[in-house]
Amino acid sequence: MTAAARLNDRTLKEVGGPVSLPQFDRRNTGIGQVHLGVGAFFKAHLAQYTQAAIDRAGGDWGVIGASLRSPQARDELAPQDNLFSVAEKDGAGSKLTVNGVFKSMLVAPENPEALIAAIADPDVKIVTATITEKGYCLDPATSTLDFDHPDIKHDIENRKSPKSAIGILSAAIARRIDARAPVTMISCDNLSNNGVRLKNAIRDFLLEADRENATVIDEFVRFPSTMVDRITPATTDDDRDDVARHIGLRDEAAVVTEPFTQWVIEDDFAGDRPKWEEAGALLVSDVAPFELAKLRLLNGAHSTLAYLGYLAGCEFVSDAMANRDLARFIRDMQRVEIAPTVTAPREMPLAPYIDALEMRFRNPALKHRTWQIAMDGSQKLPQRLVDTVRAQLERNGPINRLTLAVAAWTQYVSGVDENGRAIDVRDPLSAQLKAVSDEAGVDPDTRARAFLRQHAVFGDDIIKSERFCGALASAIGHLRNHGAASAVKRANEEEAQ
Ligand code: CS2
Repeated sequence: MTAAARLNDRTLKEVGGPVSLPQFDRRNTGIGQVHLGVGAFFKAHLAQYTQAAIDRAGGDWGVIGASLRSPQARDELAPQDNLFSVAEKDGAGSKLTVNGVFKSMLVAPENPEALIAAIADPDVKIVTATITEKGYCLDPATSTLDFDHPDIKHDIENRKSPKSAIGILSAAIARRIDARAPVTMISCDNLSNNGVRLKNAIRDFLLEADRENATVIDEFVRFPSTMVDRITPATTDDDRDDVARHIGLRDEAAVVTEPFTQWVIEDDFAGDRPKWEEAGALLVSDVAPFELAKLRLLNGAHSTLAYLGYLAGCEFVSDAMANRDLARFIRDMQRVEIAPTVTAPREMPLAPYIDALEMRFRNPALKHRTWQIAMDGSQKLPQRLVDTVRAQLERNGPINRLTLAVAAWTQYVSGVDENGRAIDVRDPLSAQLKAVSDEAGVDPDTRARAFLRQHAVFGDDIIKSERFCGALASAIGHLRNHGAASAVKRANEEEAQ
């Protein structure tokens, strides 16, 4: 069923059903925030916090949304006066909100200057970013800017028309320093110490391109770290049809997410900010323990479900969780192998957190593809799985399940599944990883060592652990000989003894 009329300012009053609408005066609310990376996650998470903050506490916190690559988000939102709906769904039903925080949309490649000018505007106090792990263009081992990255090379040469988020933010910071206008820039990506990483990338860029301004960034820019959490799969056509049924209008920009949401922000701002705490955000002096717990327990388990689940033939995370062996494997991995490497924040005790994760992963209303989570593994593995292995090796703790997850990743990036079918591997290092796999051949020990030499993913320390090399070789062998489903079952049985 498709509703004919489109969601926009004019049709908003026709929205049917129990749908929450923006309570603030959109027209007379000024712009205070620019966001880079308008994907489903931003709409379901930060945009909802900002809307609730304006609804409850007011303020000129309208948002300019910016896409760094494709015009899709702008094109979907333009006919809708930048309105979109957020459907929170679980097995019990759905709750809908229409979000109106966007004031306008920019597409960086069409006009980089417009975006730099928007960020440089002194009325803008907050810049947020969800540009994915690879968007920071950092060398993962050293956390310094990768000057060999093609976008960074381009941006150093073409300072007025940058392509990368780092080049764009650096250009805008230079203008803000000239205007003596402080700003807060918040990385909302799943990286540990994300604020420090964003700052390092910008500082390195400016040291190369604009040394004078590099030395004064600390006076003008704050980079709080954050932990963000809300599982938000890519929107499907079925999702859009379902939202249309609920609100009685067509919404091409709708997103579907889970009821759960969490945002922990380091309380370190250069100036004013939306009252996000009114919307449930937690402002703390140290985000690190929250980040670590979430990256390792949620994202580590997610990537494990993605690789083992994909190889075992599960299209969605909820399918993978319906496999009893895999569900048990994940739970034991979280309790036995991950939790001991994490110090629980007082506000986030681990046992209930792990229980809640199980329910969240089982959410039957979310069609979250294992393939989507498997993407960009080279950028995700270090903070999701490899750091946990490292921590366990240091304390001589259990690593078998984590190792099987890493082995599944090596199989996945070989580009061929258990039935000989091609896998569409999306990863900035996909060509390199495929070559590693092809060259290593089938011998498990050779394969394990060849992958462990991939510095970007494993650093240079882990290969020195004979224990891990042996465990990885054995896991690669099991996977190859028995397949993912049996390897999981066998790991459960072995560990139970
Ligand atoms: C997922 C995350 O796609 C992925 O890699 O693990 O996007 C995950 O859904 C979010 O971090 C949940 O907060």
